[in-house]
Amino acid sequence: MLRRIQFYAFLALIFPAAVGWDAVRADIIYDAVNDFSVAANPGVDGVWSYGAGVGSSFTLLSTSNMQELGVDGLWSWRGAVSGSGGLFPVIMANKTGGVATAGELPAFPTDLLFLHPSPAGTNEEATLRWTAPNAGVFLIEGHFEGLQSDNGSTPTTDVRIVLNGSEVLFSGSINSLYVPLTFSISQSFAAGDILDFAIGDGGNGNGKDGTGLAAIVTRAVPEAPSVLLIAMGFLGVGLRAARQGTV
Ligand SMILES: [Ca+2]
Repeated sequence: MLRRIQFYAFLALIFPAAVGWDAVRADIIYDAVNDFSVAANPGVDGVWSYGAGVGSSFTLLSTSNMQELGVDGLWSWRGAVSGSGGLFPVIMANKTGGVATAGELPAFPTDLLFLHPSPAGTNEEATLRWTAPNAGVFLIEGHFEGLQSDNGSTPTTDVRIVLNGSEVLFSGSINSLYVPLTFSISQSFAAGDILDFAIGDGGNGNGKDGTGLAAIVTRAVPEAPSVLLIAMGFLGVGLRAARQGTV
């Protein structure tokens, strides 16, 4: 009998590991900065992608670089529109390990992405896209912040977060340096729903429009309780059988 009870106890212990630790973590976190990759677009697990435009206008950026602006550790994706300073739009991450300085980027921290829209007339916002890997309620937190400056100028951009190309969940404008414009949104998603974090030129051209973005998406409904209930069920079966003298 003891061996049977031990068996059910073993099942209770081993089940969470067997179904994968992802399922029993309290939170599943998608961090745009930490997850940034130049290896592929879409990047990590197909969740984040780097592009131009919003919704059905979205196109993937195709050129990656690990030494953007000549700095080893500045990773970027660039689009196909020529403008002053190269190809646009640009989405860049600072993987140097410390605050980076490069030309018109006087202080580029490691905890923000840098997004720069395309030149006027192209209607190309720089867009970070998150695709829901499964259905659920997710919390979307972060901020936009002006990063680019030349002789005291600031970015002049319009920023927005758009669900499935049409529903604007957040919008604002950036006309300052290093002043966070924060967002915190709880939203229900179906698998495959798309969330676009887009930065436009503010209607006055894209000069010095580099704008920072931090975005963390967290599953707000953890799966741990259901897994633990099943594990407890194994224990219950064993104890009930023991009481009934069937083990
Ligand atoms: Ca502008």
